[in-house]
This record gives sequence, structure tokens and C-alpha cells, in this order.
Amino acid sequence: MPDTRKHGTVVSIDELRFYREKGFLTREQVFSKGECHAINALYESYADENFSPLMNLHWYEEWIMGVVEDPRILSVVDTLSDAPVEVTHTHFNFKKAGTSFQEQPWNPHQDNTYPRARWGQYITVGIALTDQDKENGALYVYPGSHVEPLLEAEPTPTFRERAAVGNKVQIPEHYEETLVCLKRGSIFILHGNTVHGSYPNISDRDRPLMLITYLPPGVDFVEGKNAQRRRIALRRPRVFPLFDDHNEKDRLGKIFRSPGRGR
Ligand SMILES: O=C(O)CCC(=O)C(=O)O
Repeated sequence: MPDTRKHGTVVSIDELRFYREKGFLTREQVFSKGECHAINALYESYADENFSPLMNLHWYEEWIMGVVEDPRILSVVDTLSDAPVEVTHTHFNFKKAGTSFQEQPWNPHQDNTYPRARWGQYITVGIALTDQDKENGALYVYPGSHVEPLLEAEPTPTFRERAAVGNKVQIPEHYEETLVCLKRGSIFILHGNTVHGSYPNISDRDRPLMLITYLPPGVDFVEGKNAQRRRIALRRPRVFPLFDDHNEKDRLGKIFRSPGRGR
């Protein structure tokens, strides 16, 4: 048996068809319980008292970069992109029970509204670190909506706000909202134009989700003032931190307490 942690897995023709038709794909049991726990614990070690969303930790944490370029993800994204992709951005939504961000819903939006890359090039991967359901703030998607161009959207501040976030789009009527109940360790692969959002977490359970965005080399995109998307080529040695102008820099001391350290 080939080790999928080293080489990833091939995308089946059925998966390819599904992605092309629906604009998203899920794969179960990609990351183990232990890996999910370690990713979540590392992010939690950087969290502020409100467990506000965190961005671009991969600039600082080699171990997070290891998740970004894990062959179990890249083997799928490279195939769907037909190119050896680069990372542009990471973020982490804790939706942690008992915090002011727990009930933050995400409006129906298209991820590509922000970077405005060429249609089909911008792909987001979500890693579910606990089981998700409607009560604890799962994602929903409008299957097939990726065929649309960037839709008219109501600009809404997206980062570190307690209210509903995400640039809310006008969704053509024939698309149907579909709940996506990801299991812990699953990955969710999303075409940049697919309309999606998420429900508030009204449960007493956490709903941590790590999100990574990818683009093929040479594709233009908007960096964004808050997101600070930056193209980083993958699968090569590098020195950390990659950039030193991030506003979370003062928390770097916590790296030494993180469970992922040394892996
Ligand atoms: O974490 C969530 O609840 C939704 C995140 C999302 O839709 C996004 O980042 O585009």
C-alpha cells in the first residue's frame, strides 16, 4: 500500500466529474484524530481571549506550512487545477463555544470575490477539525453555482467582526442551499466561484475550521488589505518566518509552547 501521507491519492474520475458539476468536493478521513487535535491546539496557542479568527500563521509556523503542503491535499488540488499550485492565504475560524465569535454566521459569498483571479483558478480547502452540523455552525453550499461569474455582492467587513461576515451575493433562484456536515479529519475543496456560507454555532461545542487558498503559478490576483494574500511556492526548503510584518508577530513567543513544535 502506498503511504498517502507521503504521496497523496489520485482523484477518481467520479470525483473530477462531481467537482466540475457541483463546484466542490469532500473527502473523509484525510487527517487523523491526532493530527486534527495537534492543528487545533497549535492555533489555540496563538488565540486571543475572544478566539478571533487568525490569518496567515503559515508565514511563521513551519508545521502549519507542512499542513498547507501536505500531499493528501496537494495531490487533489494540483489535479483539479492541472498545475502545481502555490498557497496564497490561510485562515482559521475557531467558532469556539462560549466566545463572542461562536455565533458568527457567514453570508452566502464567493471566495473569489476578494482575490478576483481568473475563473476556476482560485481554490479553497477547508480542514474540519471537529465534526460539523447545523447546530455547531457547519458550512452550506449552493451546488453548481461555480458556473456563475462573480455575482453582485453587498460589501461586508469580513475579518474580526462579530456580525455576519462575507460579501453577501444575490443568488440566482435555481440554486439550492445544501448543508455540508463535515466529519473531523475531512477536507472540503471549493471552487472560488461556488456560493457558500456557514451557520452560527448555537451549540456548546467548538467548530474549528482551517482554511487554505491555492492558485496555480502565474495567475494574477488581488492581495487584499486585510487578507494580505501572498503567493508562496510549495515543496521547497525555506526559512521561517517567511515575512516579518504581520500584526500577530508579538505572539510568536507562544510557538515554544505549541504541541506541534519539533515535528
Ligand atoms: O468558517 C466558516 O464558518 C466559514 C468560512 C468561509 O466560508 C470562508 O472562509 O470563505
